[in-house]
Amino acid sequence: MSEWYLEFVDTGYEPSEGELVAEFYMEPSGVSPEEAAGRIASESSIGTWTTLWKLPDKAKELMATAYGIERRGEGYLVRIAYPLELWEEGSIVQLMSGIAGNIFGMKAVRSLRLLDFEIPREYAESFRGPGSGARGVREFMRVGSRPLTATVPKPKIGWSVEEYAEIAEELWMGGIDLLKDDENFTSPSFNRFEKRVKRLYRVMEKAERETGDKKEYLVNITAPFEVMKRRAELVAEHGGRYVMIDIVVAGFSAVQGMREVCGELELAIHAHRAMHAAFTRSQRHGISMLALAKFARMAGVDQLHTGTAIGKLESKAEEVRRINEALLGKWHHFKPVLPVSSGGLHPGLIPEIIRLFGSELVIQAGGGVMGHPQGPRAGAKALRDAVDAAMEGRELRDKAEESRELEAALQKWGDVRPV
Ligand code: RUB
Ligand code: CA
Repeated sequence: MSEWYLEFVDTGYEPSEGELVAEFYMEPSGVSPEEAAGRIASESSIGTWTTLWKLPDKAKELMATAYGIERRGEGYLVRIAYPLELWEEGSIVQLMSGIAGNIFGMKAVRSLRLLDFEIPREYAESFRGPGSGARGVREFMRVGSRPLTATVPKPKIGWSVEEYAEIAEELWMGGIDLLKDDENFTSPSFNRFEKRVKRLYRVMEKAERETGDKKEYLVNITAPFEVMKRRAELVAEHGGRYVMIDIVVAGFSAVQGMREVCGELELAIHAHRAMHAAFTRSQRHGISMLALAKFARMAGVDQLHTGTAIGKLESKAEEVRRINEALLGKWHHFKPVLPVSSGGLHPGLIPEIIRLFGSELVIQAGGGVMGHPQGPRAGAKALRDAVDAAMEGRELRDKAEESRELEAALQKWGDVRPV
């Protein structure tokens, strides 16, 4: 026989505490569920498509074990336990090349989705996790229990440095905590990173002096690694406390590298997840957002976009809740990561967001601030007033009686859920 897949299956297996366990959804194609499970375990650990002339002595100890195969919808759930020795300490990319690697393309599965994974303590200790985490961010932002507010000057790209600076000042003065660059706004020819940084932190300090509040700038440093590093250094030189990275497009090698750099520079990392939906959106194939969020927490981001359920981008409330819990709950020594609710939000949706996900959040509204009929400062104020109303347990309509900005926002958007 040329196949040994079933040697990777032990249906009643009980993993030990020292093993790494991954949970998958799979739809076998032309093979039994057991064989498909064995093939996944094989390809993601030590195996190949055929038996081999010889195995190293170590091989037996490194084989993964598929178990707990259960019918689920049109496919099956399967769990796979991996011996700790398979994994290199402190390397998320190596972990991904196993549990999220070749297996997605195997002909023996029509579809395959990494749903979740759990790591043993010893392995977890080889990752630093967040430097500031949710609590650290709240401390340096001097914000107690309410959600932090953030906004992106829209259109997402197109402003000159001067225009951007003027808008930023309006937004900060209107009550926004965090000004955020958008995911594709890095350093175009008409708005160079260096020039923007120089200008923006001066404006930020002015807004801090005038409002007496802490303000920050989630400046998008995403670029090839060496460039990112220089950009982070420049941010630190100007007294910034945060950088933003598009973590999926940058890749986890870069994210882990930047976690080291940012640790030295005392910068928090705001993680944007642009591109995630290419592999998280299908319920049958790819990698779940939950798994991506766990990779991000291990790598050490301090806040991460997790969805809104009611905004412009696809996500289910139950799923977002689970992801937020995975970011905020106890998990090894990792500090909690602050979830970011963003994408199609506006003041009229804030009470619902807080009702759904609580207040341990960053709430970001770009269009929902920049589209305010009275301009960015009024938009920022309306968002902040909506957050305050929700925290005070007051109806937005009631609060709008003392906030003309909120009133105008509600008039424009009501509680519409954008599509
Ligand atoms: C928000 C925006 C962000 C999305 C990304 O702009 O463009 O990039 O939040 O999505 P706006 P997600 O507030 O105008 O919709 O947060 O789901 O990753
Ligand atoms: Ca965006």
